[in-house]
Amino acid sequence: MQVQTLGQFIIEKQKDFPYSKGELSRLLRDIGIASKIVHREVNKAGLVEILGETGETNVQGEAVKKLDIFANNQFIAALKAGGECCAMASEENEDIITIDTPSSKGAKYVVAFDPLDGSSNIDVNVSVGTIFSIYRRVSLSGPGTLEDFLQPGTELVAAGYVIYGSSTMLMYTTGKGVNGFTLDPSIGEFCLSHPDIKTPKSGMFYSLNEGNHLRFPEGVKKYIKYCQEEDEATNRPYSSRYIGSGVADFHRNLLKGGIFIYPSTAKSPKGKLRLLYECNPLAFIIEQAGGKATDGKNRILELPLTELHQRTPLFIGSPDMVDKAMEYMAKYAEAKV
Ligand code: AHM
Ligand code: MG
Repeated sequence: MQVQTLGQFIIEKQKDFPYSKGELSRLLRDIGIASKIVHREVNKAGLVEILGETGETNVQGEAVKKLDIFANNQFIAALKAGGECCAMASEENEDIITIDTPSSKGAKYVVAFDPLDGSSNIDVNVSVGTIFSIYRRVSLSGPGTLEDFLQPGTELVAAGYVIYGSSTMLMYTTGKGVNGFTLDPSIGEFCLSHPDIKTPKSGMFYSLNEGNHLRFPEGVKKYIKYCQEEDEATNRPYSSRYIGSGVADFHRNLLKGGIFIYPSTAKSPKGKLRLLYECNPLAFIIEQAGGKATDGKNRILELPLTELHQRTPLFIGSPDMVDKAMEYMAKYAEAKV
């Protein structure tokens, strides 16, 4: 069977952009390199001294795992060395990381990432992931600035994620569909395995942390009830599936059909997930695959970004399921939690 590697695919796709000089392609290549190194470490995590917490908390007040830091360092190093971006933003760093090296002179892009999403699952051998967003800078020259990141998701040039699961996969979009690549460890290459992914219009899965039920908005509580009702015509009840690794829950629902919800809760009125490097990139991907992503009311990609680590509620997945959840949100908008 003829395999197409990520590198070959990127070069092939570059022909669609006659004036492109290959910077974006090289940026995607750099992300691919970092993710292969993270894959290697995640896979031997049980064998080496890399499990557990560092004893520190990050800007979000969450315990930092050693692998979080390892992954963060790998992405920062690969993007710095690649010279195609002028600043980075990471879940693990309070401020942006500017790049001012000779090789990054003239770099047009900034990259935001969550280096290891779902890291509470690392120690128990459950899938984790990396999520990334790529924007064209708005500042004119020199190292990148905060403003380069505070652009709505509609301005994304590319986005993707890597899932370190039973196999490691890299999925990305540049706004012309979504393609998925599976890492073949024997040759060390991501190979095209899921071309032009389309998500089902509706699915069988609903994914959310039901432990927070009492704190959910009324619309979400009612929508869950709807998911659990018996109805042959719509294949209900749906199955509940929640891993607690956003990338893994998203990936399953993207391929099989489903909805992932992280709503506002009484405890976190703005939700938990971050707009810049979690919700926007996943929203770009799901839309490119024919799905939808909203905050329960508004399209995620149109939300204004005013802070680097801004949070938002997220309803994402198969279009008919997101529409139905939004119907419930609108109907019970006035109800108190
Ligand atoms: P993280 O980026 O710090 O790992 O947090 C994000 C994760 C998502 O992957 C997941 O969907 C969610 O947080 C789980 O949160 P909870 O434990 O509240 O259900
Ligand atoms: Mg995360």
